Amino acid sequence: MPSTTPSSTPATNEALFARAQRVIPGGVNSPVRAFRAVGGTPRFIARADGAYMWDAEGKKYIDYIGSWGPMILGHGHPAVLDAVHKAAADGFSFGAPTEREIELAEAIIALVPSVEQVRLVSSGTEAGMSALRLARGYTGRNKIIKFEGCYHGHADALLVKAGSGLATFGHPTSAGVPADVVKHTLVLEYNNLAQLDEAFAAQGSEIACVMIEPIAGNMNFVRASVPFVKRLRELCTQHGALLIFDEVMTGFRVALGGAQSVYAKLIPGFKPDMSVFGKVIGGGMPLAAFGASREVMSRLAPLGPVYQAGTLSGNPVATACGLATLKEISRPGFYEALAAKTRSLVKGLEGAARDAGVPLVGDSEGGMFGFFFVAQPGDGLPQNYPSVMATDQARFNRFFHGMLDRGVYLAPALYEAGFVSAAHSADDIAATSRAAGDALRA
Ligand code: KE4
Repeated sequence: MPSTTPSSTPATNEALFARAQRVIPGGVNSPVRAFRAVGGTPRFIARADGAYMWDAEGKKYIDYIGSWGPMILGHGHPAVLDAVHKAAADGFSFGAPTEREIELAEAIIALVPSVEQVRLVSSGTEAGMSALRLARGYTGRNKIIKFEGCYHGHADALLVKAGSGLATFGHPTSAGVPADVVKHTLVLEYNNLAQLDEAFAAQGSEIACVMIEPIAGNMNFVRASVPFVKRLRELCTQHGALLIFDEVMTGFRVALGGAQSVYAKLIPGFKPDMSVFGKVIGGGMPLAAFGASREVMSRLAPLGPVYQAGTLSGNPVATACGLATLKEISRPGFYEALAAKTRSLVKGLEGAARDAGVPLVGDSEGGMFGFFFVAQPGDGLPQNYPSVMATDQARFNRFFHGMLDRGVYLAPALYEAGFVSAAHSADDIAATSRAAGDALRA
């Protein structure tokens, strides 16, 4: 058995990366962590606290990844830590129902009016995959619509890129996904109303569901336009397809009621038919969920014919972490303060870019933000995947490393969003703007 005792001198990120690549594909357990989009050596994180992370070499970073969304309170919130310690002491996993799963389901349902029942699972991928199967089982239809640039986890049917022309079915984005599996997946352009109308006109009676990220955090930060969401809702209702909001990233991150509560303020009475959650509801532990009306959810085993299961679903330690997190973010004023902080971060980045003569546009909602290096000052926010990918990737990558060198850890890819936590201070935000100015002038 190889020695597992750490050597006396702390290993460098480079040494750890070399060692990791010997035993883990690409040295990482999730591809984006390998820094292949931005180049360079990933930082091996040793510990985190509040708004900060420290890598294996002891370097401190202001953390704007927050584990890709879950750490909305910051790392190591005392109440969450205490809840996890207590739950762990009572047992890690039972494979039997617990009261805490009821409490978490009740908490989610109380915060999301469109959801009458939820099923807890262990990852966003599992939640998205299960939601898709349920939509197909409920409608008895096979076809689904997703949008270019949206990511819903790595279930086969969702690893699809746009077909050659409109209303043609997608092609796998991954090896190992048979064309047969994706032949029912139609990929349209985000925010493209004409394509939406055409697809439903041609095949509306065969579409089981439309799955969308209401604010696309896998294209950095792109909002679905209000007319687009309105039309989505109309067409799904008209043709009997389920509208699925993938809120794995936006749920409890952009607002306490998720992105759907933001759109409900702009489109009176708006509700999706099904919602997918993850990240924040687990508070950093493996926990996700999908929910809908009681009628739709009743099709799930053991009640109905749609099978779905999981050994660690509703895990007692993960549900304790999620519940403690939801309790803290439900406190009055939490999102107002978080949103104001995030807006000031984006304003700081825009100001630093303006002073450096670099065209940059940004946006934020709640504790989620994004920014783009556009072609010229005055260029608006990208509205779809092609326009996101037309922004200046080389400058983004230089900026990413300039900020990393200055102790600011941003998302290591142009197409990823950023996240602010309640633990980030005004000083952290100011320091980030200063670092941005230095990095852009370097
Ligand atoms: P997970 O299976 O990674 O828990 O969730 C998949 C998923 C589903 N839906 C949305 C909108 C998501 O953003 C995600 C996962 N997000 C990525 C970040 N873009 C996770 C980071 C990673 O892949 O390592």
